[in-house]
Amino acid sequence: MPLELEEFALQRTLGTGSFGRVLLAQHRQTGAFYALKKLRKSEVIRLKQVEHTNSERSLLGRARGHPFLAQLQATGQDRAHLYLLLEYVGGGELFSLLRKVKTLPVFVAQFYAAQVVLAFEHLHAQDILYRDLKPENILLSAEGNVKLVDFGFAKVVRDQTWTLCGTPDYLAPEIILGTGYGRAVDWWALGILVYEMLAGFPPFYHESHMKLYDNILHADVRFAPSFDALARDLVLRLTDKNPALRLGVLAGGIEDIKRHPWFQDVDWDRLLALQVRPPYRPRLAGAGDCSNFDCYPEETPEEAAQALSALDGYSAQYLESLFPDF
Ligand code: ISQ
Repeated sequence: MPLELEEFALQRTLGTGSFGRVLLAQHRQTGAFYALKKLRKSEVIRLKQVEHTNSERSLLGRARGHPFLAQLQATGQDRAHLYLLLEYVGGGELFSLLRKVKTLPVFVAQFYAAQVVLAFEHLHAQDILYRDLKPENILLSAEGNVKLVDFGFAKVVRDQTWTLCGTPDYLAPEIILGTGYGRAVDWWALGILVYEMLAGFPPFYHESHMKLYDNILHADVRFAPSFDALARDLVLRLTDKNPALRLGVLAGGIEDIKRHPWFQDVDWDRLLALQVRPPYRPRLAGAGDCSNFDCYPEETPEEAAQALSALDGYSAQYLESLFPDF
């Protein structure tokens, strides 16, 4: 569905990234709220993300219908921007929740991790790697269910790929080594997520990226004595430095993860059918309440003008042809 921008009242910024921002938008006629992802073509081109951006659009199409993947409603473009209209997920980032409460109780971490497993199952079944799992990309719906957002790094990979992307703390060793990688990188990231939810910090954390990468490649994951024993076993298996030995890509595939003892209480079918009550219900005053999201400086008129002037010299036809599916 092509997006008619005039039909929406744009409210405040919910998040920013290297080539754009996400705005809360209200459909004037229906009153419904959406998250409008607005990308600057100039930055997408400058950062050589044209292909990634087109693939984000097409992969969001393939995420359609899955309860734990943020749904794409419409797309559009004007001379300077690309637009992705997404469902609004008002509960905020798991990241914000985690920083507020420091660590999550085991049953809460287990619930979020299990929903991520089901989201990955859906993506991997279509040969899609997500490649950017982190608490910032896990939003909570008003009910408290997981919604993965940001398919900017997702990719269809049947065999192996080589691109260095993702977030430093969550990068698998084989991505750093540049020796080619596959879906095992998503299971590695799940292991990092489980650790961070229970410990309050990621396992290889270091303020220096060089030292962080060295830790990812060489250091053992260390656990406080209080760390849940079954979760510890799962994390160790998901963070095997050898991707060929990592849980999730062994002979049992994803079933090895779903049948791991840490998930023994999870009823996977009921979870997917949204029949399991979420452990935590975000505070929301109404459908358009965005108080669960941090505030960001809004785009200034100068910045808006700059987004346009940065494209001086490009023909309208060329700029449109770069993004045929928007
Ligand atoms: C949906 N709802 C709120 C925030 C969002 C940020 C990015 C993508 C989708 C979103």
